[in-house]
Amino acid sequence: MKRWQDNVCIECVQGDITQQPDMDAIVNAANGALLPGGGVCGAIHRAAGPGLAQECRPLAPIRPGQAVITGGHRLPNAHVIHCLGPVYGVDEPADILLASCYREAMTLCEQHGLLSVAFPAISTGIFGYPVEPAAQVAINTVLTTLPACSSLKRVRFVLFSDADLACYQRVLNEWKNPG
Ligand code: AR6
Repeated sequence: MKRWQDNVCIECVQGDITQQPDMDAIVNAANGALLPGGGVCGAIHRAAGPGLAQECRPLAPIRPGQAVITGGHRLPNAHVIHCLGPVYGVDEPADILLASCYREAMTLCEQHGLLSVAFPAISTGIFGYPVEPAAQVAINTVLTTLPACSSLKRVRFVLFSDADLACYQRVLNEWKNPG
């Protein structure tokens, strides 16, 4: 599904974040130590190769809500933006920290003149954030941050499951057609 906002294409797709060759940057749902882990993080580090962990080492640790940028190494993307989402029920306020991930990632895209970025559903796996409220925060933050962006032309949400895709599509539709 595609939507346009301020001349930026916002889309939700089902798929694997490591298989988005047309995006300048993909976002990693990282751990604070920026080490290869499970989930999105494991998939990204496996696809990027050991050079990614090496580049990450001096950038760690990061705090919840923070984003840092590296090269893409063996990935088809020029950059990886690593965000530490909140652990649900532990890092508070969770919605503010999650919003900060999306905002900081978009700010890094702007600073590097990137045209496109793909986000996974940060914090909704191992970190336990329920998908519906996480989708609300993700989409609200992207839509409210876009007016300040000049280089970004395409934002993609890559959801692993059909159920997560349906949820993001519903939330995006609600924001576009309030009431
Ligand atoms: N592409 C897109 N989405 C994916 C992929 C993939 N290849 N793999 C999983 N997902 P998670 P978190 C979905 O756990 O909750 C790691 O170990 C997944 O179904 O990757 O922020 C890190 O090292 C879920 O919907 O991230 C951290 O310690 C979403 O991506 C911790 O997990 C996020 O799941 C971060 O936990």
